[in-house]
Amino acid sequence: MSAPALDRPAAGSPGPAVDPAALQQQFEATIAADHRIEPRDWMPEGYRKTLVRQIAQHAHSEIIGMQPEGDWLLAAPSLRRKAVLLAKVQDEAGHGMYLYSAAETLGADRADLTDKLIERRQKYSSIFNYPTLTYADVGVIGWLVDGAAICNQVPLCRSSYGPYARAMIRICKEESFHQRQGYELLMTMMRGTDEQRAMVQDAVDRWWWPSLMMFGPPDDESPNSAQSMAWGIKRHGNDELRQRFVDMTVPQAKVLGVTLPDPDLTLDEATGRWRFGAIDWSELQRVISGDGPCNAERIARRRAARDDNAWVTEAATAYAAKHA
Ligand code: BYC
Repeated sequence: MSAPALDRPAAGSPGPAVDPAALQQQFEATIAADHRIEPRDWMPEGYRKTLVRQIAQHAHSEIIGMQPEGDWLLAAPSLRRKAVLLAKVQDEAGHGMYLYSAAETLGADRADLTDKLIERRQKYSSIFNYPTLTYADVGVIGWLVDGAAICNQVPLCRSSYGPYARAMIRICKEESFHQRQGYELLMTMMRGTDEQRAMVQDAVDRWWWPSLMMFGPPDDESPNSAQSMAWGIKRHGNDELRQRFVDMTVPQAKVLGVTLPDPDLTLDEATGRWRFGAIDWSELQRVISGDGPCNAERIARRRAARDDNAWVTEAATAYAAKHA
């Protein structure tokens, strides 16, 4: 449900003066009642900026996330696998577009956001700075990376900002197919040869810890979490969502027949939750700050896509102007 419309003058008309304290109060009442903030509602500048930051990072992650899997499109082992992977990579493009549209409702400009990504003034998920070395990586990205994305993003369907929450509903539906296709691919490989099973295990060994890092730093080192949760943008802390992911994934690993690369994984009988070993947070910092295995390559490719295809934007803009 959206916030009740504010009694405001039409654009351009002087209208009655609006009391800033009343606007703030109405915003807070909307959040407290767990109603949605919509684009035309008044919102504090910090709320708007936080949303643009998070939604833009999320959109960039979807677009950059097309690269590691897209690398395998020409080398897919069968027509069926190629069709599945093509559909998945196209879905990621669609997710990026919904999210850039949501950011535009906050006054952001899509081309400007892309420039900020390329100039490294905005981030994208650390996970997409790791290479995809074998076809098993495609399955593991579906299982672990999309699985982590689902844990993180399902609560965002209840985010306090309407356009973001609504975009997340469709994204999460598609992500759950992505996760299943990854798991099905890995199951097929695990029923194959020793060499295929070894490929799957090797991919799990390489992607497990980076997947846990996707959820962000621990809560006590997360500068944005407390305020984002108070505003209802995020619904849970980074640690809770990471824990949910581990609890969901450990039994799936057992069914699959792979070993998660963490000797400290133990079931806490009292809580039913899986305790896991220490995460190397220096690795996350390194990757976020640009020094991961593929950061330079990912950004160079995004830059080339923008520059090489600028003529398409120019032609489309000229065509639209001609027919305006
Ligand atoms: N990688 O205060 P914190 C996908 C940054 S798409 C890079 O906890 P926040 C998929 C963080 O931005 C995956 N940066 O921040 C796509 C902040 O920096 P700034 C993307 C990270 O925002 C295709 C600083 O560290 N998902 O799954 O409260 C195919 C401090 O962190 C990371 C989303 O974007 C990281 N891992 O919480 C398959 C979901 N972690 O901006 C799959 C929406 C932290 O202050 N985003 N940082 O300079 C979120 O839920 C939240 O933004 C986060 C971080 C949980 C990621």
